[in-house]
Amino acid sequence: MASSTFVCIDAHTCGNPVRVIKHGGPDLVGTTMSEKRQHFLKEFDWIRKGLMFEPRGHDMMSGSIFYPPSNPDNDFGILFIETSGCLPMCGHGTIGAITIGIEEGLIVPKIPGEVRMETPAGLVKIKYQQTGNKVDWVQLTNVKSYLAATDLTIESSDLGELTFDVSYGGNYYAIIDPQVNFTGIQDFSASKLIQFSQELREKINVKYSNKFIHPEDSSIKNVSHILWTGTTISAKATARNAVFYGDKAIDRSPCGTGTSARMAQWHAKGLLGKGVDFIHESYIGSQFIGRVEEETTLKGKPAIIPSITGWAKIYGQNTISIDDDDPYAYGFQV
Ligand code: PYC
Repeated sequence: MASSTFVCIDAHTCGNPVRVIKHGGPDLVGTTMSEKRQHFLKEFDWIRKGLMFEPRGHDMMSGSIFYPPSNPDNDFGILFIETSGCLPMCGHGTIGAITIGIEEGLIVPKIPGEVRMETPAGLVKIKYQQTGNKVDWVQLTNVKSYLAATDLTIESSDLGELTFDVSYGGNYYAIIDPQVNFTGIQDFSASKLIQFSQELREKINVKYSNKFIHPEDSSIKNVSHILWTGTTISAKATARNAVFYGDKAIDRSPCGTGTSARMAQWHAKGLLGKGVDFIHESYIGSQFIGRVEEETTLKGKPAIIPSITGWAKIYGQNTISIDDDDPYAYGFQV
């Protein structure tokens, strides 16, 4: 019987889980985090399944593993592991990982208060504020984000024909705004949104197959997330979302890559200017502050460089074993 032990630190970012694997992550081959991600998916995906799925995880579980940087100017590299696979970039995961990394001494940045982090989607620059041993907030400046397509249509068996845009913020998002068939996410429970999203994501990736491929990294492709929008809870919030990811998750945080995609969409449509706060509210009402930091291009297409600010709290130290003799060693989903 083989047994592997993983020393983890558990936290949540604005309500959504983050599990950092402190010890037990595998050595990976590759010069970039994108190549290391491919190596992990090929040979070590059992670790992700064992630590993310039930009984050791749950539908929303999300985590990361730290690696030495490829470029010595940077502080570290990160691999995101989720129920859905290994995302190229994860905003709530970044805010949680930085909070854990700094508070637990796993990251010692070259410049205190600033971190340069290599992700599979590219370099992410981070600022954070610390009081004593606690990290108060984390601000990440994300990869280039852009509106990829507008006014596409798809048939939902529950809601009828829906019009949506697709926008990239580190992952590709189908953004579904209120329209004739629904007035917003406030109409639906999280489980209903999951049910609609499961069908829609599959249909979108069939109908628009090969349409969404990152112009600089072809391993990043297809719509992986659905971002539904609706009426804000707080009068101070700019917008509210419910982001579907994995197979059965609605993000409890406002979703960092989703907020980036949403800001790219609004900016491209003239609804959001550079430097203006975009207060994004999650399904449970927690908030991130987004901002368009720079207007730029990505392979000739208009794009933005967004920032996202949020907070995370550590709640547990968790030593987890995966034993071959456990019938559920590699998790299950119901
Ligand atoms: O915050 O980018 C994010 C994210 C992706 C999936 C869940 N959260």
